[in-house]
Amino acid sequence: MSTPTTQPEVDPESADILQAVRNDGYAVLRNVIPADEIGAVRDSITQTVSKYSTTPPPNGVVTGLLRKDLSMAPYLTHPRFMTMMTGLFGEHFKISFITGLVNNAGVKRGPMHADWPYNQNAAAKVLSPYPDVMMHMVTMWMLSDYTIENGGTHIIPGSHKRGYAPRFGSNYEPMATYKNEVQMQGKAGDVGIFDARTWHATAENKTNEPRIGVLIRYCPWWLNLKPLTPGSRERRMIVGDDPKGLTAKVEPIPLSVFDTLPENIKPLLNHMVDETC
Ligand SMILES: O=C(O)CCC(=O)C(=O)O
Repeated sequence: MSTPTTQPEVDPESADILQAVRNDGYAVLRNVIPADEIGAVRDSITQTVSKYSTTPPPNGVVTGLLRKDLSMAPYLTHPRFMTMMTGLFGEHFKISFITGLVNNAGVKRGPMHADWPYNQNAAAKVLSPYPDVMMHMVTMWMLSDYTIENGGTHIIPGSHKRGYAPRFGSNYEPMATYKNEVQMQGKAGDVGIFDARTWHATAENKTNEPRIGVLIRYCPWWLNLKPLTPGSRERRMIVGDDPKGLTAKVEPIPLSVFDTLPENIKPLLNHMVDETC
């Protein structure tokens, strides 16, 4: 009789990735979007970001990306990617943020930080020192190569274990260069993944070409995302008006758009549907 196990079985590649994410706080899953399909997705995201970006150039950012662009939809449930996420969070996980990102020539280095819900300036946060629990993963779907020159994200390996992160006014200076930092590098079609606690920073793009990607964050079913939803009662209660924009927002997906998504993605996005439009 076989021994019961509480862990799902994982293939060797996933096992390596899971170990790297647990130990180092980051890893790169190779060749997720097929090479012959990347050009079309990249063109679509580039156009969408240039049309709808909410930040001034040279940064291009579109939050709630699926409201505007569905070109990434077929890839979001790639079997190797899903195996990896299942290994991290179990069977029931969800997308918390989906953002188109174009870092054009001239983007400068940004502050070193941990992401929501660890950002201590946000009203909705996990208090520092935070517990050593994996509860939010950031994935960077690379649509162009990510290199040292064009601004592969700065990452500090192992920093996810610290329970705190740099912020202005703290003992850890966000604009400092840290001696053990590395840059996340990969080819178009790869997916970088890091724990939201891992200290990271936008890197300078020193080339004349944009660095193009889609940033998708994931969490287990139990992480409460309502404080991110504009207009929700819990956001009003916890975050209030937030005039300085300190707590991130994730715009819901209209039901009319959700209905057009591939069936196998819907479980990842059910919680994000705006049934009023
Ligand atoms: O653009 C990047 O490489 C990093 C983006 C980032 O730090 C963030 O969105 O939290």
